[in-house]
Amino acid sequence: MSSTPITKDTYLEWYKSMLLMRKFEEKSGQLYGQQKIRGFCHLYIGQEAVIAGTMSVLEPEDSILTSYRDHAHALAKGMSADVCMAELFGKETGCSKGKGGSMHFFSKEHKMMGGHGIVGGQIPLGAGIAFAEQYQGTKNVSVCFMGDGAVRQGAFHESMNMAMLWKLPVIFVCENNGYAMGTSLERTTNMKDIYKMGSAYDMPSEPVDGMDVVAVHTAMDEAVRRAREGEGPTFLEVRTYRYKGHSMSDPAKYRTKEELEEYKGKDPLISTKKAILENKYADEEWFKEVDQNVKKEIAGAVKFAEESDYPDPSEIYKDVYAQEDYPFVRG
Ligand SMILES: Cc1ncc(C[n+]2csc(CCOP(=O)(O)OP(=O)(O)O)c2C)c(N)n1
Ligand SMILES: [Mg+2]
Repeated sequence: MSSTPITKDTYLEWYKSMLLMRKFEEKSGQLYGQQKIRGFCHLYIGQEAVIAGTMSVLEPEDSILTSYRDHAHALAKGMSADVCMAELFGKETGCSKGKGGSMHFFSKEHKMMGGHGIVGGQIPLGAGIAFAEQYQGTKNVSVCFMGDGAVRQGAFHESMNMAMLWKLPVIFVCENNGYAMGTSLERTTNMKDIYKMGSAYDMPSEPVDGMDVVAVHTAMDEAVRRAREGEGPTFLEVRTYRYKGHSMSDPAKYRTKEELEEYKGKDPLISTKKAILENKYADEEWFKEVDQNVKKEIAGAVKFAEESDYPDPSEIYKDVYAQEDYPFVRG
């Protein structure tokens, strides 16, 4: 039984938020080609239903963490397209003051706890945030996303063990898109059902269709309920697909066109639009309006980023360590 009902508004919000993510990233890819965005840049296009189906269950006080493929998570958590685009441009108005770039989006205010470049680095942090919430007696949960490559890290297992031991309010979400850079899951493991790894810790675990936003919402709803009620963590293996290469320099030659087309046939934006029209939740006019609003929002974000300044060189050591007087910081 779903405790967070799926209503007309849920569908409309899903569509609007997924369109914003998709268009933001398409624009980012284009700007990267023009060298306006430099450095690392990993696109999430194709995986949008995972974060959209999560956000329809969470409260603003809940935390999320993810890997370097973090643009959509930040937007979904309510960070503005302006501060996200400015961060991609390396400008001082960016969400990490222009010093984090694509892989390190962060906002304490929105409880978006990063953007982590080290594969699996966010997993112990996700458990740690859940520990802090439990210690302080809140009902907040921590949702920790990771890739299929990250479950091969020791830190994953250590975090799973402690989270289960202490019944922490954390939901571990493996976004299994089938590849870690150019290496397919089949080439890295004998055990392809990643969700079964939870059974080593007796943790409730299940596979979820990540191209289906309703399926993600439903699984997440139960996991969040369990966490809030003190029943402990859940591990979800959400099966999804990235349409683009690993990063901007990856032509993705390790997979077939047919495989890509198969997933594009399950595109969450198309299926959500279809459901909205079939249920008469909105008409074509509404879609046109949403499309125009998203385009405007992104054009505004690009203008904001272009017109912002780069951080002053004197800022280089600032915010790098929690303590400003950390011994390595020599003003
Ligand atoms: C500890 C560590 N080892 C290696 C790398 C290099 N690296 C960057 S991304 C990546 C693949 C991770 O794949 P996955 O976890 O499936 O996430 P996806 O990119 O598919 O979202 C690797 C090996 C790294 N950043 N950190
Ligand atoms: Mg992967």
